[in-house]
Amino acid sequence: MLDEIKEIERKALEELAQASTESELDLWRTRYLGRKGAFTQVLRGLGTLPKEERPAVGKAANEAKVRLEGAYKARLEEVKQAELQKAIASEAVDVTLPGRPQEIGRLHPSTQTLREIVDIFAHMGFQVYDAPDVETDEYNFQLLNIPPHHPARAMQDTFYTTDPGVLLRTHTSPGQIRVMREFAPEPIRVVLPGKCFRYEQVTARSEFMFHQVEGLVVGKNITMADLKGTIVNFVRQMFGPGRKLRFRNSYFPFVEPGVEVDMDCILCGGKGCRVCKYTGWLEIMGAGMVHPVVLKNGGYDPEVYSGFAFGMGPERIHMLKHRIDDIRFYFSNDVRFLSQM
Ligand code: FA5
Repeated sequence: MLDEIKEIERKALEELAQASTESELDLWRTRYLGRKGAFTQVLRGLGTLPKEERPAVGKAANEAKVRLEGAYKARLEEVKQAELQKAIASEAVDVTLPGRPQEIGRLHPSTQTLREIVDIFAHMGFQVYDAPDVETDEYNFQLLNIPPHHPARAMQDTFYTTDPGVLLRTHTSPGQIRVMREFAPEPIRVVLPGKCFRYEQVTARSEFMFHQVEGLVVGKNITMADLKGTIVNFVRQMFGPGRKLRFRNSYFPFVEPGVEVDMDCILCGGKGCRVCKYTGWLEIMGAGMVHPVVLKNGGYDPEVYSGFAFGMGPERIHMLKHRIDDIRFYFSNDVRFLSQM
């Protein structure tokens, strides 16, 4: 029996040395020291021994048990320390490591420019009106004095939808009719920013999807002088106080008279360069006095009311301001371009 006790103790110590986690130690403890453990079995079996052997065996078993309990406590402490060291090592923060840079989102250059334009007009008392991108032929053309088969339709090639008479607006001008019909006969001073679509060849100057900002003022005694004053004020805030402007006669069916507004070339200061095609001037918007037919379609009596309107392209304005020579950068989603803006 004494040999058996020694053997149990040897085996127990061997297994204890191999237990490396608290849960393995728990299992070990149950196996050797628990109520159903190996030593309890030995002590329970004492009664079957001859009387004279019992004290020695009992003593040996108790002593072995005490030693094993001591060994268990020591091993438990070792395992706890090892686990703690492991946790410290794995959770350690190296404060000398460089930080991870956070990517910062930016507004798209078209959005930035739209906001800049709208802000300037807001300071002149203009309100912002949101008109739909998907329009009808009636609003995009007919009510703007462009009947079916009118040659002016060829000026803006159109994306039609499968719904007859429904199209993607080619300009923001149909919004003029929507504002007028909503507010007539009140005076109007609004800007209408938004997307436009044209079924045309994409080039360095032209996209098939781009933005415009439309402006519309309607009231009594509105004249061409108001149009000029408003645009001069806008251009000087947008491009700087020294800018020169030129109003050049032009044709849009929804205005009469119609003009195109040119600004002296910001690159060469008007001397003539590649960007201004050696003219010294850059076209920045179309404008004019609202055509009497359009006023009437909007619900205003052209004998009493008059108005002016203009339409500009924020991408082209941004290109001029930042000397960008290709409009395709704006919508090709190249972050190398977008992140510089
Ligand atoms: C018009 O669209 C008229 N509706 C503007 C207008 C409004 C005139 C009110 C009179 C009164 P136009 O086609 O020129 O006009 O376009 C106006 C501006 O939109 C241009 O000056 C240009 O800046 C921009 N634009 C036109 N087509 C494109 C295109 N394909 N890509 C990028 N910008 C464009």
